[in-house]
Amino acid sequence: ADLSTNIAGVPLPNVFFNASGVWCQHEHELQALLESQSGSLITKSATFEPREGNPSPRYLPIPNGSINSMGLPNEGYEYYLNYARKFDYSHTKPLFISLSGLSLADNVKMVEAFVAADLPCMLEINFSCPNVPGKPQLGYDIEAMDNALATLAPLVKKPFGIKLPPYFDIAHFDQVAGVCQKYDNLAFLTCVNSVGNGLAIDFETETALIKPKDGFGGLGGAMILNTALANVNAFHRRLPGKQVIGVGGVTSGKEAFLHILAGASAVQIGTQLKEEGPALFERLNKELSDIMMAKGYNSIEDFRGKVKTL
Ligand code: RRO
Repeated sequence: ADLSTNIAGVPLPNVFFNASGVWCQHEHELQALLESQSGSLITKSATFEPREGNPSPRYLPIPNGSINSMGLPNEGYEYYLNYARKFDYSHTKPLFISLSGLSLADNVKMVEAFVAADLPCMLEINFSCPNVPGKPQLGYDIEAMDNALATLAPLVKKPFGIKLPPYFDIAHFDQVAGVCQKYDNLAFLTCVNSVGNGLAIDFETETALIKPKDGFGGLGGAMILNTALANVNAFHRRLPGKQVIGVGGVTSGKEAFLHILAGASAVQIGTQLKEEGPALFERLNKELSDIMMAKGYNSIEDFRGKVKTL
């Protein structure tokens, strides 16, 4: 089957790529993604200055998923700008760059630097890091998010995307969609970031599993699939002129198929990529292709967004 797609008109040879944060902090990891069967790649969320992140342990697999409080470790935006300058855009897969400024002023400075470089990479601005002590997720302050978009969207000029946290209330889906609708060049929403501030405790030692924030961290993996599908579908329904990139709970072709049924135009993988490594992409391509052939679908658009309701 044909697994190709496009985001903001840019073609991807298949729907799959990494969720920002996984396998993408350093050039050697990005190179492994480039050499994998992924359909694209995205860099670790960048801040203005390099960051060490939170103390370890700060990521652990847990039953049915993972917990992390990485705290935005990254090489600083100039590293990723340099990577984007050197990137071979004749490659079949496009490059996405994730930006996660600690303030709107930092996001402005980083966006201005990327715009000045005039590169054919796409920006995904992260409004949903749950793990920096003292910095609430922008995605949960809808007025602040509107204000940030009002500043950033005209600066970016070309199509861009935002990474959203999961929402859990219909009123919030309506409010966030209303804000997104105001910005024409906001082309895609990546749904969802980790389910923030879960707590994993070891039964035997009666101890929190990760060190930062008294053990609180973002949940990912299979346990968040249904929250992710709801967010993908809620924004797909509300924003027909925009695209949704689905992320959350994909461990096989089956969950990717469900994300696309919910409306996703591409599918990112976090926890399962962290656990399995980039060979994952070859498996996912085969599994999704087999599902499509068994169901008689030849292309992604044959079933995208076509979930049935009762
Ligand atoms: O680095 C992190 O702790 C992190 C980020 Br920026 C994010 O957006 N989502 C997440 O689960 N972890």
